[in-house]
Amino acid sequence: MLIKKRSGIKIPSSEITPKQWYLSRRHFMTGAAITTTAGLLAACRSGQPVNTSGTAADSQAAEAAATAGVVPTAGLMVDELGDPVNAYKDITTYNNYYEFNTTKDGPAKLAQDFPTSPWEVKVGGLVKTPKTYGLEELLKFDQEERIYRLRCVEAWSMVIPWNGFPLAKILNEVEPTAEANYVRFETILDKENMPGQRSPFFPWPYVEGLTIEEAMNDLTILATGLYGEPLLPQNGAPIRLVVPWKYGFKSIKAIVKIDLVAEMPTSLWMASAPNEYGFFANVNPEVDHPRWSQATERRIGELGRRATLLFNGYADQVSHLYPDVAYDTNTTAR
Ligand SMILES: Nc1nc2c(c(=O)[nH]1)N[C@H]1C(S)=C(S)[C@@H](COP(=O)(O)O)O[C@H]1N2
Ligand SMILES: [Mo]
Repeated sequence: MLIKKRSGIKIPSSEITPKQWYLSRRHFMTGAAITTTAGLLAACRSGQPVNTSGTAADSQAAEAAATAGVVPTAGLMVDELGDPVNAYKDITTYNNYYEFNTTKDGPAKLAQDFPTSPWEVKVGGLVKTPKTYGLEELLKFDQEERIYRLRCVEAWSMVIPWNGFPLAKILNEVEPTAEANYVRFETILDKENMPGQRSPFFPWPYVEGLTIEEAMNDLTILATGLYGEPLLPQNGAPIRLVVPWKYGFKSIKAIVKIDLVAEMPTSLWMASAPNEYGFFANVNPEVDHPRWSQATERRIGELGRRATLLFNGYADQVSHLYPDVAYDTNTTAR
């Protein structure tokens, strides 16, 4: 079955999210009339221009599909640029998670039994009040929905409806000291359950970092779910970072440690391939990877390629963080 989109692009039924997800999603969207869902979700994004132009067409598609007995969640939810979210299946079966293996479909299979509970995130370093959060405490922060583009440095992308909360909420609780300039994140080290960590080719555990200003930006979230469901292990359960204006590798999964530090942290990718991956790694179509162009990308589920946007389309919210663009958007080490 084919659903006609307002753009004229046809979405095959394989791209349509199963009804069960649609139903569970409705559950947490209490009060939102289904016909205005797209507009409301776009409006939820703080500081975002609201684009509701997709709403009418999307609800038409929804009606057409409902008549046919299929609910096109993928057509209902759009990002603020009007592009539909990816199918739940794409988001949960096309992954990068080197702790499991280096294929795209491997993590979904190999991470199935990865234990994500109990879980603690230890927040410390240069802070006034270090704190260890149990997962239950992290889930007590208001869980917002954020529809973000995820642009992998490998030049593919998706639109993902995350659930989570701004990292700033935690940082404000622990109170960074004046000496704290950066935030360093660490993934769990669990060789027993993460077969990829037995590989000597990477300096495990996975580490990432942000400047404190980047970490405090409202776009930066800790995600605990997607599509209104708890994260699956392959997406970084139980808690992962999402920094949508940077290449996907900055969005570190399965976080157990967050430290405020004075010096720029060395990420796993900076340590493994310093001539290819730098600290900032802001999405920039004009700075090519040493081995391929970053000018265009393949949106998973679409044919053809689309132009890559500076800061992945979030320039309005983040370009002020980088007054010296030529220097800071470079993906390579400085
Ligand atoms: N711990 C850890 N985090 C990680 C990765 C990884 O291999 N290990 N891969 C990164 C990369 S390259 C991308 S593109 C995104 C992919 O997130 P997704 O699988 O949820 O789409 O996760 C990032 N976070
Ligand atoms: Mo990536």
